[in-house]
Amino acid sequence: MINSFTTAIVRLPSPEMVNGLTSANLGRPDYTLALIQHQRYISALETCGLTVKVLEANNRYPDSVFIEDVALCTPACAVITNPGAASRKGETEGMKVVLSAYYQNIEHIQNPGTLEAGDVMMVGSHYYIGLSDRTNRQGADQLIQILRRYGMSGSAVPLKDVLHLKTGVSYLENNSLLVSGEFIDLPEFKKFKRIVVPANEAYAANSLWINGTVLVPEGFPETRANIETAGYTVLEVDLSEFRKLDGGLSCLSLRLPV
Ligand code: CIR
Repeated sequence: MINSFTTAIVRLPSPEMVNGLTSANLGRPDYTLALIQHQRYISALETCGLTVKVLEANNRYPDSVFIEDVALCTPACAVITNPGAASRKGETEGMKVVLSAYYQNIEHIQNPGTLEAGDVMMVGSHYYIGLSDRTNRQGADQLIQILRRYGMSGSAVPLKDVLHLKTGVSYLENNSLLVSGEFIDLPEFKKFKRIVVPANEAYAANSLWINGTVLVPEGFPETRANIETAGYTVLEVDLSEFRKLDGGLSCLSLRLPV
């Protein structure tokens, strides 16, 4: 089963983004450049055939541009998460109203469970859930229970070196996985055709399959070539300012699968 997408939801970056969480040590983001890059990101999604709903910036939450983390969108339901980062918990406010335009069924992850959807990778009707500093066992278990109620499934996978599961691994459909670092030899992922991201291009492990095209961050030529060799059309997007906040391609949108 190959998922496809018709709609994406993004949130404009706030000037407050310069105060976002980061471990990257790449300097302060340039807000003006971030706005331009965000606009180009939206254009790339549109090129892939998506209708993009653009939400206003939320100045109360510096990391709110990384909207992926606050909801998981499946074909059957949306799940509003409970971010593990204290400064991000409030980002879920208002998401029920936004998602109600697209979903009849909206579920929630609740304390003491925490979950950020950057830790959730959709593979058909199965969802891999990374156990990270942001997503705990209770959060993963709650999500697995919710998925089961809708005829889907989930399983937890360990991670230790990266922020979120999808920081280090991306599903490119067609049984193919883009993998880096600690995920290259993870037993759970051995059944996939694996495209290995070299260590010096680790940021490109967060690439994004949308309706047959793979969005890849700009500036990672070996990974780009490997994805093209595997038969995909590639579209590069420059995300330098979001990388400074540990954010990548997937983090900047919610994609609604059908
Ligand atoms: C954070 O640390 O929460 C943000 N600065 C970056 C979030 C990136 N989101 C993602 O990987 N899904």
